Amino acid sequence: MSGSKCRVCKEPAIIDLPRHNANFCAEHLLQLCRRQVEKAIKDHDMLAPDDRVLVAVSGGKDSLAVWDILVDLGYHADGLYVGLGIGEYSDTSYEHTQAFAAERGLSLQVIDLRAEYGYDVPTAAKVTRRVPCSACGLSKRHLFDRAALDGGYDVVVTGHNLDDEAAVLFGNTLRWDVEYLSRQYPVLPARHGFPKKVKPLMRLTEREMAAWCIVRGIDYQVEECPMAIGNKHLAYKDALNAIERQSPGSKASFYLEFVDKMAPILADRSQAATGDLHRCAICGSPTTGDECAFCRLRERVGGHDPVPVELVLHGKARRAYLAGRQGAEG
Ligand code: Q46
Ligand code: ZN
Ligand code: ZN
Repeated sequence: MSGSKCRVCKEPAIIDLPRHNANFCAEHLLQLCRRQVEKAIKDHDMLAPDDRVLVAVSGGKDSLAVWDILVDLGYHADGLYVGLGIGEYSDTSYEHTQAFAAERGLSLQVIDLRAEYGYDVPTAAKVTRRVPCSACGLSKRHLFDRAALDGGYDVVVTGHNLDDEAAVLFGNTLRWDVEYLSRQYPVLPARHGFPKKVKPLMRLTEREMAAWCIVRGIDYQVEECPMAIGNKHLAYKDALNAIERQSPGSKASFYLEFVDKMAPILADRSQAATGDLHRCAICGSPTTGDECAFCRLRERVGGHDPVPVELVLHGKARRAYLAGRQGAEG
């Protein structure tokens, strides 16, 4: 960044953002991030000023940044962390989350899957013989929904950023998965006993969020979840980044124009897609069956001995994980 100047104040810049065709100093990078979040909130009616907000935090840059930004903008936002039992990754992600909340005096609720429900993500993956992200996503969704409703929160916030949403959109589009496309919107209204869910970072990239954390002194978990290595989501991100390098701004227009132009066309479909819901016989959550998917998972995998992370990884992901552990030990 040597020699380049901030677009706003002409002081030395710390970051170049080709999609804005400009460079920014630390102060004006923060201003840009705040404004993009405010615009997302306003355009999509995400939050009201006195809403009680529950932020789903993982210890990574995005969830800590969105929590920080919302508090900075004056929202009453508490955090919820779910301990997934994914080896050292979960241990360190918890430490980052806990330290962030403690340093700022923020309220953090912690749920540990193994301590409270008798299983963890690797064990669930092994027993169900499905990819770890399936049991993980299901468990997180259920626990965030429950915690929001039980705690009287108005809305659940997640840290999904522009790169995440564009990659999901890319995957859904490659398959023309109209069902998923119809649900890909940065706001899910409260309905049928589920809380409202919003994604205020929809207009900001991973790189901008990493820069926000660095400027704000947020010590986040840099390592990706070992279960994510080699998955399609990362491949889609790489593909979009290659396009973005050739043509800055295409990632943002791909996703944001979808939200503006295509999502309204698909909205009717998404409403029609919700089947008959009633209460889970065990936990009372809304479900289409007798028991919800979370309770069925818990009955099936709860109480099994813990399975080590490397036993549910294969190929490239397993090699990368074991190499990383050797590096950490040596
Ligand atoms: S779903 Fe999958 Fe993530 Fe869970 S198992 Fe890891 S990569 S943490 S957002
Ligand atoms: Zn500046
Ligand atoms: Zn249930």
